[in-house]
Amino acid sequence: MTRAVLSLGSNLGDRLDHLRSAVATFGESVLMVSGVYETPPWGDTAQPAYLNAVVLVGDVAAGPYDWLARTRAAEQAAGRVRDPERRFGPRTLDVDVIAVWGDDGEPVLSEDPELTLPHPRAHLRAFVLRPWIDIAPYGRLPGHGWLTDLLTSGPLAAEVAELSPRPDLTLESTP
Ligand code: PH2
Ligand code: MG
Ligand code: MG
Repeated sequence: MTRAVLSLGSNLGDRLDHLRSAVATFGESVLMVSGVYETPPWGDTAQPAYLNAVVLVGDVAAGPYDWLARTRAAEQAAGRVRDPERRFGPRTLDVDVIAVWGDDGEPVLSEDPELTLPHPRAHLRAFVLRPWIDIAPYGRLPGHGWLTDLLTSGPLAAEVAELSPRPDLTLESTP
């Protein structure tokens, strides 16, 4: 069994629909789903605002690279086109593997450039950490400590104020 925290983001097309499709792709592996946040673009500011969310997934049969493959499949299903000139540019759907925990509950560490774990920029991104707190109030980012500490001190404290919770939007499917 591995568990993984995935970050979902979209700023092109029907943003909510892209996030919902991503959740649907992970099907029964989805254990928890955060709220949806409207967030200013990070890293490359000349692009529309994003919708961001975080999900916790778990699967007895999935290892770290299975999660990576499943994120790529979700992105492709949303018609993601990569622009090599614009690393942090706009996208229909981005699904990033933020952290993975093994059977023993210990975080998986990896320096593979294809799948660096934990995600090398997660600690710099309020749009990842804030939704994550929704589903893990006592959560920690491996190697960086408590989510609450990361968000209330240092440079992210100001950024959090710029995220807008969107309680009118939900990723949970209504029966
Ligand atoms: N993803 C990026 C670049 N910038 N900004 C926000 N607000 N949300 C994102 O998901 C995002 C971003 C590339 O991964
Ligand atoms: Mg990303
Ligand atoms: Mg990505």
